[in-house]
Amino acid sequence: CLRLFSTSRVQLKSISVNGNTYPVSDKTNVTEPILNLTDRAVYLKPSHPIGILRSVIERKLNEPHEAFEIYNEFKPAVTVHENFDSLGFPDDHPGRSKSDTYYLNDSHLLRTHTSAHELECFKNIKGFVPGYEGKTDKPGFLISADVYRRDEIDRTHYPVFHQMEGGRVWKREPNGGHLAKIKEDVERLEKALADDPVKLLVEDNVTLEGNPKQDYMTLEEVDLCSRHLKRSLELVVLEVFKRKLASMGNVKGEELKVRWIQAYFPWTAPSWEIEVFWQNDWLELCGSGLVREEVLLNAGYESNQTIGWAFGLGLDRIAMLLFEIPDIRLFWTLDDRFHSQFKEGTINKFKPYSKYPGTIRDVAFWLPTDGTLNIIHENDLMEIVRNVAGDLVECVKLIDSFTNPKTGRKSMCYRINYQSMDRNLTNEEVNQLQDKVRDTLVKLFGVELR
Ligand code: FA5
Ligand code: MG
Repeated sequence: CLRLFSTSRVQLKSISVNGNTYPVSDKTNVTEPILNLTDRAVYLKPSHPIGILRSVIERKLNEPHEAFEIYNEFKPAVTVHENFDSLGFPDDHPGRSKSDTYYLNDSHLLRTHTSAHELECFKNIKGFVPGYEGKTDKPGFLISADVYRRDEIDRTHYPVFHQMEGGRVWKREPNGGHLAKIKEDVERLEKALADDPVKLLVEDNVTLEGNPKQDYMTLEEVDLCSRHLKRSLELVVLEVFKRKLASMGNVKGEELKVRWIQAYFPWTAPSWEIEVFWQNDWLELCGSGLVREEVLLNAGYESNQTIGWAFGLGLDRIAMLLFEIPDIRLFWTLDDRFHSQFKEGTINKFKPYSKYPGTIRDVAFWLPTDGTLNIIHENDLMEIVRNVAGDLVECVKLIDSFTNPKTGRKSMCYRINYQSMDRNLTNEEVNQLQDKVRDTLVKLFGVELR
């Protein structure tokens, strides 16, 4: 078993995250550069693009009723139970693997999504958990936070990004009183959409076939609850993108295309994703669905009493598009030439202050012949580069891979683009980084460099 990530902190017997200490184990794969981001909370800064976007959405969803309690202080270290088990992830779900997720140890990890806090927030709603007084009267919640995933490296992927989770529940009432309430709210949302000068063109061909409802819900409940979810999210999309259209000089007569597509999440049924058509491309914004009753029961709710929905919205890609930010790393820069350009409540176009040239280096190698390794998981290679070069790497791509037909040996070649957002890199500096990447590959994987 390879001991991949020997950063100084991981060699210690324990790791500290946000003031808490976690003993390390064989499962530990979190790295120093990643741990250093756990205190940043850029989404809380009122004049950071992610913070600006977060407030715009919070305000929209809470108008005019303040139906959503806002939680923005949850820390990124959570239990495996919170992130996966409580939501019904099967044991063999790929999201649980060490190649996709940063583990602190066997029991704790850096949350991979804001859904990790759903249970706690459902529980906090007063009047739903028998014998528990609860913490808020609001029947919904919004959770914004940084989330962590081991992933590839390029302009739109970073190991940390941001999500906003939303949840909303209704208690069943005898004689269908809850249906009348949901209906009234759906009509309010539909009116707000209809009254807006900017029109949403919505495509929705998803049926319950292959995306079935839960037995405990009636068809009418499913219909009303999904309409409430979908119209709420459409209103968010409209609010955000119409500001962008306005800033581009288009105000009236504009149309914006969105579509609903079938999705699958272990803790919702049925499930959907919403995408927006922007500059000739469909952009995935959000996963969502009607909350599975198991989750509500796990939160302590009584069976057959409650229906509700949840969504998880990615903030970074929307913010990149709205503010015209060309590289996702910029969200993490400390450079004042970035931060001075944004102010609370305003969506404006980012003016690149400079573009420093990148330096390309290839690394080619043979995998070991002794059969110990058939393939290097791409995320492991990405992690090595990230550990060595941090934010000085813009992009890593596999450009060649072949197997020698005679010897059966496999060769791979990766292209790395070293580029700083803030300054020029010297050749010497790049060579040093590249040498370190090469050395680490040999040390950890026993590859033969070419
Ligand atoms: C989830 O994370 C679910 N927790 C969403 C959810 C919540 C579903 C509640 C149902 C109920 P997913 O992995 O698809 O799903 O991510 C949700 C959104 O986060 C995506 O639609 C996308 O906007 C954003 N996102 C996902 N991966 C990345 C990434 N690597 N970089 C930037 N944004 C990402
Ligand atoms: Mg998705």
